[in-house]
Amino acid sequence: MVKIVLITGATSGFGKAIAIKFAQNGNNLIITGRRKELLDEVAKELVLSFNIEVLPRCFDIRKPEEVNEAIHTLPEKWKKIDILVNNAGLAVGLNPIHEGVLDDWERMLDTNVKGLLYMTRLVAPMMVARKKGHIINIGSIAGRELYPMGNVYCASKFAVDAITKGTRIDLLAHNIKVTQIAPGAAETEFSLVRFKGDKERADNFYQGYKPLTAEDVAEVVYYSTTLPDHVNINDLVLMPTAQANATYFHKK
Ligand code: NDP
Ligand code: 8X3
Repeated sequence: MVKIVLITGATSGFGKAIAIKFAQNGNNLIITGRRKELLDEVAKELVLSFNIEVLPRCFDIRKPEEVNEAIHTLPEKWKKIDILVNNAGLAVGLNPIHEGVLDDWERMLDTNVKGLLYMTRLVAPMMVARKKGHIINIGSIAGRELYPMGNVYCASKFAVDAITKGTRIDLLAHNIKVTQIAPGAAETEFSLVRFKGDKERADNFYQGYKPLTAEDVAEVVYYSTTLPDHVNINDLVLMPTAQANATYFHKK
């Protein structure tokens, strides 16, 4: 059956790969992000390559009024969202707590925690009304363990873990699946954003071992949506084989 899948943060990394994976399997997509040109490019590529319908929605997930506008103005048929992938997120800066930058903290908490909440608050009622749906939150190994200078990013992903568990409890009676996929190190634009455009530092993070790719993550997200109605993956930690936990890597 063709599904409507809403993926936040589909202009790069996991979100884009997840969009491609669902498109390859014939689903129609709502994709979001702030970078309009990239978003339109991804939408065009998906329509041309997979002959599906794609609705791009360009907005900043930190701004509740923009999120409201984007969701409330969806054409009626697009409101039948079967799967919401709360993926948009970022780490900014890597400082010890006493040298933290307030703006970095706000960007992380507003995007990773509040943005995810805004989306869930608007989409979940549509699922509740239809008595079906699947919400997939992208957590992180950083939501399970702290690492040096991870402080606020880790806190934001611990919050995603808690929100996922709470969402699952609250939506249980409404037949809505809630899944968290929590990856370890993956090579995307993530480190470039964390290190504020310092490409050498970002590239260095992925040296000496094989990190996950965005496609690896997309594969697992998609798999979690293919199970029978009575089966749900609550929680899945997905790591590079060369990474044992948040801090221990086997590097050559
Ligand atoms: P990327 O930087 O490649 O992608 C992040 C996506 O989020 C982009 O599409 C970006 O779009 C979007 N985004 C960021 N801020 C906003 C905003 N304010 N409003 C709307 N969209 C926004 O990183 P990843 O693909 O790696 O990250 C995706 C998710 O995975 C994040 O939640 C991240 O925390 C998590 N994660 C990443 C891991 C990794 O090692 N890469 C491991 C574990 C979890 P745009 O800039 O166009 O707005
Ligand atoms: C991203 C993974 O370990 O770099 O969430 O924080 S990590």
